[in-house]
Amino acid sequence: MKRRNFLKNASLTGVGLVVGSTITGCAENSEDSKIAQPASKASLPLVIATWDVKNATAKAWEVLEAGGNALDAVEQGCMIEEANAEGQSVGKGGLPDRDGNVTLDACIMNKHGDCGSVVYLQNITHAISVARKVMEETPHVMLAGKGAEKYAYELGFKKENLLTEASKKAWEAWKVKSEYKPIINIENHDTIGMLAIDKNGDISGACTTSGLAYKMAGRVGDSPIIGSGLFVDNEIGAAVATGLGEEVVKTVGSFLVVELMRQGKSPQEACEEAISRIVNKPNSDYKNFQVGYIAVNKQGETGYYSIHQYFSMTKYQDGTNENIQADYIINKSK
Ligand code: SD4
Repeated sequence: MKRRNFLKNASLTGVGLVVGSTITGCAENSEDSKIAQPASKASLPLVIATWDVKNATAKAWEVLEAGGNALDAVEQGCMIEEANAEGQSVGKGGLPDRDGNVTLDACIMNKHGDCGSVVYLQNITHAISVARKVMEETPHVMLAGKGAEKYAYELGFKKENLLTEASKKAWEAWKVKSEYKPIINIENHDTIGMLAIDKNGDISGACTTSGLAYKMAGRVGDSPIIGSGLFVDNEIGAAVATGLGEEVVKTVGSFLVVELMRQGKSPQEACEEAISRIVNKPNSDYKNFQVGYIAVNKQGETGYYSIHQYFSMTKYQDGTNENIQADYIINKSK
């Protein structure tokens, strides 16, 4: 499968920034759907996801159509990509770090604002399901590394070798020069971020990735960081990010998108504003990296936007599963 350019010349200076971040604001709201309002503008249910992941959105749609909730839909949708050994940036088959280890980051968030995440998880395909268990079964929000892996085994998850022959070969070829120059965009199956609204109008989201190929051992990106890689506010909407995680973390991107929607922006306007925050930072190196956001609001309106061309969103709504190319800021600034 051909790799498109992804995250060109990504700087190493941001690597490791996020480890130890404390995420707050995940308080439980036990009153089901109290804050949920009926969506008036769009037909429900609906699911959107980063990149061209129609198999994943189809799975989520199946759950939603059958009357399932948004949380089950996003988990099961993401699992499709995690199990796909051909996708080199999610779950099994993910490209390894520079030492040859595949390490996964994932998080999930429900309609109550509860969240769970795993960081630097190894040997377990379905990181998103472990993240869900962290949310539902532990008093914690994040589990990392060996502790997360041990917890997964306790739950009955199977130990698996996630490094496929194809990814091993790619890593061995990379080692010849060992240049850390991941380039913008990626093969057909990328980090998957998924947001869904179920028939009740409740929103959940999930995000799962093997992170940047050939990253430093121990590097964690935005994808398991609530507020950066993903944020869900069932009163307002939700957003999820893909691209150079360091830049998303520095701007707390997904939380920013949701807060902008809270202030009255449409999902599209909010995604555009969050991208322009990155691009307009002093000394931003945006020409050399990609970031993309997708968002949905409580009314079921969606938005998607990126720095560079070739970011796309897959949307399943009204029985139609389609992949849509996103507009991008470089285009507008020409
Ligand atoms: C990361 N945001 O680890 C992820 C990578 C990604 O598509 O989104 N790849 O920084």
